[in-house]
Amino acid sequence: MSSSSNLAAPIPPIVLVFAGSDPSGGAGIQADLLTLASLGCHGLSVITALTVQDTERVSAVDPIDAAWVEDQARQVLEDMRVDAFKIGLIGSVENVSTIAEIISDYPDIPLILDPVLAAGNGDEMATRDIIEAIRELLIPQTTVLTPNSLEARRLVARDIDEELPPLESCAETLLMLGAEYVLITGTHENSHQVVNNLYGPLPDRQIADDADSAIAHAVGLVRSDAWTRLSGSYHGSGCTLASAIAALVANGESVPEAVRAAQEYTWNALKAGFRPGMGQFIPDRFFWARQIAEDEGDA
Ligand code: PXL
Repeated sequence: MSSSSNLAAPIPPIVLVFAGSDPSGGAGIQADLLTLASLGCHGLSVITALTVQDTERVSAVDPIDAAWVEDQARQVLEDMRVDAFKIGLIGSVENVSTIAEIISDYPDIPLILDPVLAAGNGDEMATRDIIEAIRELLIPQTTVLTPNSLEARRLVARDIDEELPPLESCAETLLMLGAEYVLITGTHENSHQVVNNLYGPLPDRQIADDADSAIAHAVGLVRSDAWTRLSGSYHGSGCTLASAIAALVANGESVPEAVRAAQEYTWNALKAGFRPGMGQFIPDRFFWARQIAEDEGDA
C-alpha cells in the first residue's frame, strides 16, 4: 500500500441519527444520511425500526429490540465525538426510554427531535403510549423540536376529543415541557403559502423593557418563514428538514440561522424532487450536485 493516505484530513461534523429504515429511500435513515452527506456531515446511524413501504403506503413497522438500539449507539459513542443528535421514528416505548437515557449522558450535545407520528401520506407510526413517553422523556432534553402542525396538536392534546388548540399555544406548551426551540411546519395548514414558525428564546432586543414582562415574555416567535407552496406530495420532507437543521447546528450555526438555511435547502430539494414510483415524490437531497453537473455540461 502506498503511504498516500491523508492522516491529516479534517474530520467533518458528526451527527448521530436514531431512525427507522425506509426501503423506498424517501424517508427515514436513508433520507437522513443523504441530507447529512449533502451538507458536509458524517452520519452515524442507529436503526430503531424496520418498515415495509413504498412511495405510496406504509405496510408494516417493526421496532428493533431496545437492547440492540442501546448497543448500536453506545459502541459508536465510545469511539467518536458527536456534534449533534437527531431522532426520527422511534418505534416503541422501550426505545424512547433507552434513547432518552443515552442522550442524558451527553447533555451538551444539541438534540434535534423530529416527532414522527405519521408518514407523509398519513399512515400512523406512533401509539398514544409512545407519544406520552416522548413528551415525558425526550422533549425535556430537546434543543429543536420539529413537529408539523398535525404532530404539534397531537403532542399537546391529551384527549383525542379535546378541541384542537391554536398552533401558538401548542408551541407554548411544548416549550413549557422543556424543548428549547420548537419549529412548527405549516405544510398541512390550509394557507396559500407554507408558513413555518420557530418559537423559543427571544433575542434581548425583542424582550419588553420592564423586568417583569421580560421574564414573562422571554420566549416567543423567533422567526416566521413563508415559502411558495409546491404542488407535489412528498415522502421524507420532514426527515430532510430536521436532518438539515442537525447538520447546520453540528456545523456551529445558531438555531435560528440553522432553521433558516435548512428550510431553504429543503425547499430546493423538494422543488427538484422526482417521482420514481406510483406514489409520492422524493426530495433530491443532492439537487446542487446535479445542477453543477448540468451547468458543466452546458459549458
Ligand atoms: O417521514 C417520516 C418517516 C420517518 N421515518 C421512517 C419513515 C417515515 C415515513 O414514511 O418511514 C422510517
